[in-house]
Amino acid sequence: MPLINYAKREVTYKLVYYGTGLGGKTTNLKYIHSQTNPSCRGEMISLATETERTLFFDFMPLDLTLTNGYKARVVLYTVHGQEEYDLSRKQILRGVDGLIFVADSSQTRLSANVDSLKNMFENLKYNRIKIEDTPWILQYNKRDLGDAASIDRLENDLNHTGVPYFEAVALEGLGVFATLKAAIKLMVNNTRAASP
Ligand SMILES: Nc1nc2c(ncn2[C@@H]2O[C@H](COP(=O)(O)OP(=O)(O)O)[C@@H](O)[C@H]2O)c(=O)[nH]1
Ligand SMILES: [Mg+2]
Repeated sequence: MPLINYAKREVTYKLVYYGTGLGGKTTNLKYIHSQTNPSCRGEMISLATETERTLFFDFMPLDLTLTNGYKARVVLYTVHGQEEYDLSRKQILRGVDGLIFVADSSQTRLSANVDSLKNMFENLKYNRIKIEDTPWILQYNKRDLGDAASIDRLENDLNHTGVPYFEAVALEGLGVFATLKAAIKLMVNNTRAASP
């Protein structure tokens, strides 16, 4: 459940970008950061690991106004894809309200996507979070690659319950906001459904 402050009419949602290493999660956040009015967003914070080129996780708050007059703060997180960071992935999933699984469309990453999605389900389970209660969507990123797998193949591999999916070229910003908006809408509607 998101954090709700009734007095301030504010809701805080936690949205996590999950997926295999180098799939484009950080690129999504960077693009969102670059295209959002500074008054509506906090700084993007990236925590680097001691040894790695990539990041431990990224974090960025976004402020929105909902139709019911409530203010919504959506806090975006990415996870680190590599195997040895499973503990941090488990921790980042705590209290999650929605998930975007960023799949790398490259043929060479097909099995890595499947493994990472399996890992997401396992880590949700570890946190006693039911996937049925948590909205998640797919982003098929890197559609510009010459060796991009077909959407049919990706759907067959990853989308067994028919969740919404979005095609993207995050590097050019294509599909980034469409994915984000869909995830936010699902999270907000999910909270409405859950509230008395
Ligand atoms: N060709 C292509 N490269 C991309 C795209 N999105 C991200 N990348 C590149 O993929 C690499 C990994 O991206 P990054 O966002 O760091 O992946 P992360 O590990 O999931 O956070 C970087 O070199 C990006 O520039 C895309 O849509 N197309
Ligand atoms: Mg990253």
